[in-house]
Amino acid sequence: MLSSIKEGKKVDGVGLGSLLRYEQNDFGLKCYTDIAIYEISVYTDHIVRIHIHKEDEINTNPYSVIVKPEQTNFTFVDDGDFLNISTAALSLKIQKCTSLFTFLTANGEIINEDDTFGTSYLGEQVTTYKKLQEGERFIGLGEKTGPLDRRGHGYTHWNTDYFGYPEDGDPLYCSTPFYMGLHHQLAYGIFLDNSHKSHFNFGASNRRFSSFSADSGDMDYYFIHHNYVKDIISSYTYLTGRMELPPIWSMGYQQCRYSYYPDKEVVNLARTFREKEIPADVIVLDIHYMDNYKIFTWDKEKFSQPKEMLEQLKDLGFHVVLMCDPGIKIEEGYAAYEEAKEQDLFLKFPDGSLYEGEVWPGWCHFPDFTKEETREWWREKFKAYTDLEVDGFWNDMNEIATWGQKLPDLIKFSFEGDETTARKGRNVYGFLMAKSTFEGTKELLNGKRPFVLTRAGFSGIQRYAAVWTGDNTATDEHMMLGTRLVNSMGLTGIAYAGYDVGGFVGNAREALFARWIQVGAFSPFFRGHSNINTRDSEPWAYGEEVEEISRNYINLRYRLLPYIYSLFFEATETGIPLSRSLAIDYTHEAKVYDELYHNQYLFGPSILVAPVVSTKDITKLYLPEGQWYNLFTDQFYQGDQEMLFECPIEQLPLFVKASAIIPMAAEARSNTQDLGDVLEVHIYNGKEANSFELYEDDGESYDHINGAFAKREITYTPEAGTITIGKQEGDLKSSYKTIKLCLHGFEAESYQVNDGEASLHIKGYRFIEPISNFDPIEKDPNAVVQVEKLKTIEFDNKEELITISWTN
Ligand code: NBV
Repeated sequence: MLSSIKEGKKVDGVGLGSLLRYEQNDFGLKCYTDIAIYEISVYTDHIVRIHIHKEDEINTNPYSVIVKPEQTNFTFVDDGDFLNISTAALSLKIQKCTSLFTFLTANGEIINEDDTFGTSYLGEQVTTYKKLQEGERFIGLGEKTGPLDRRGHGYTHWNTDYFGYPEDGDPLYCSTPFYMGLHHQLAYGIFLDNSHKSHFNFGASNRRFSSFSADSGDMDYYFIHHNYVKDIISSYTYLTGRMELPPIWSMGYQQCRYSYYPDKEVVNLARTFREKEIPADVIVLDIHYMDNYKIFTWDKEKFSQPKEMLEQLKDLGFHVVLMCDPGIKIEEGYAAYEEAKEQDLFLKFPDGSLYEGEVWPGWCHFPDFTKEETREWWREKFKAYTDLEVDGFWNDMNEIATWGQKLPDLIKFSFEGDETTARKGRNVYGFLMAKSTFEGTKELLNGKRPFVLTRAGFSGIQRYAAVWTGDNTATDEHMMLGTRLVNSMGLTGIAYAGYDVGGFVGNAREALFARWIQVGAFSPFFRGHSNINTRDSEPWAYGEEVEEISRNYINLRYRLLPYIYSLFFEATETGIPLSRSLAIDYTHEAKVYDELYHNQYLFGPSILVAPVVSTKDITKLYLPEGQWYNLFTDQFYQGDQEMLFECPIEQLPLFVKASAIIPMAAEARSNTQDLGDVLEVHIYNGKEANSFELYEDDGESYDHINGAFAKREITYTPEAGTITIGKQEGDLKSSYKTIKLCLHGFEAESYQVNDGEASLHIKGYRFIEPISNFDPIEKDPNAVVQVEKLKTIEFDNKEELITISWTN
């Protein structure tokens, strides 16, 4: 025990005290002050960990960070008053008396510096205070309501079931204590790796500091610096992991409600999609498929023949996602209950009695997922489902939600043998439930990829599951908030996220559903869902006009799957999300943060989405710097302008960035199993060179890890006047036989393919309508149909490099 604490000296709010001595090691320093110990570890040139703890009292989170520090070249200088650690990308200057940290760029600009309070304890709570920089903005923090720029606001991380949360409700279901600060053309990220309840203050109720605190445990944070937000996200996901490639079917449209039953209705629902020619891949079964809500069972009446039903759905081209809640009904003879009790896998009170909470099935016990034995048991239990070929699983109520919503803090969690309480365990419960659901089903599915969706999670959840935003309400405000939540989760490593299209609580009006399905088609996770006792909410339940709009946007989603699947692949490699807040690419443009425009985002690198409320058919939007095309008409716009834009109910404002490369399926079919053999490659004339990595594989297995994929770099070089479709990498035979090159805004009269000496040849040269010139309701006979040049190229040699060139 350190002297001052031993002597009972008061340490509240006074920082860490002065440096007494330090030791150097391979990765940094271990420093002793009269109040605490701080360890500095250089993880990479761009990532430094600061771990502050009391002597002999290490209290860390074992679950989120999956890497150890890399051997990185750094210099260390002790210059008397300061210790200095410098990597190629940043420097950390540590004041010895009293302990304060300043991060600087390699050029000596201050990126982030401690306020004079530094890191201070208030009882058990530990807080780090940072000086607010002039003009500093704050983004990220995951599933948090509020504006894109979080300056002036404060938030808490404490996984909470929040039915029908208000527009500024906090905390919600999933905690990811990672944010980014932006100022003076600089950017940094801070990840507070502590699973206790935590608090973030970005200059709320004060104008002096931003701060982050944990109610207990260590001050353990990672500081990340890159020049670009994208690279900061990549470093954060380097630390906390990235998702594995999900099955392609999960990227199609998913239809859910609480609940579809009985089995006949479920099959009818699937048939209706096919009859109405609305593409869809998934039917989700909510709690009513179970016998008395008991996990791993089927209701004997409503779903008497699950195997038969699942086969029928499979024949119709549907996958099924099943609800899996953590509460295990206390019932003699119920296998899950008996086994887990017998094997001592449930959460307990400190006196050893089992914790009981009331949920759907009645009084329940809850598996302690912080224990490997429990996770192992849970993993194996899914055999009951995978034997029936179910490959989609939905983890709900895992905050943990119980009637009364006051999970007692004193419940004990095993924490891999390092026993603790709900104060530390609660925030990682959902994460570990999803981890074990994913790992178990992956093992059981024999080489097929599972899909797991979760409501609660913690940093790193992206490794195991997609996350949706819980019980939103059927209002315009919630629709707009949903896009911000998904974008914010994207900034925080969760690339696969979505919201309930149509709103869960309450009844959507026709126009609201129409607007929601439009924007939902541009969300990574795309699912319609609604509460029990609300109106029907399938794409056809809102009348013919909305049905047609829904069909069109779902079709567009399916046509975009070559683009979307490639983006998912990119996210697995870099952590960059599909829904990209404009703060990623236009970090220092003030307009991006204007609350008029902060719901806008880029879907992938090239498609700008400007969500519109249902009450408007003209909207104000902002086109960031650069040049843009209207996706529907090809109309050209100069960027860096605010404008009023007409958007009748059938049109979501969608713009394509100049120089964009967008691969699309030539037509939408009934599901993702078959995207056809014609690939359209849309190129939008622009000044900048650009490239896009087109990625294909079988969409369902892990064979791509052993080379069964087809990857091609498509490159557009306007200066040289060329487009190249690069040589294929990977052993998979591409499913495309023909490429249609669709040139938007190009003027050249003649084009050569492979300098004319092609084994490939141009089949046709004709004009077609722009990609999405669908007028969902009625075609306007007077509309000027924009034209584009189209080439069709035989694409039968997978090795071939294709070059299309023209004279400028
Ligand atoms: O399982 C029922 C619902 C589900 O439909 C919803 O999506 C979850 O967020 N679940 C919550 C339980 C409580 C609903 C009031």
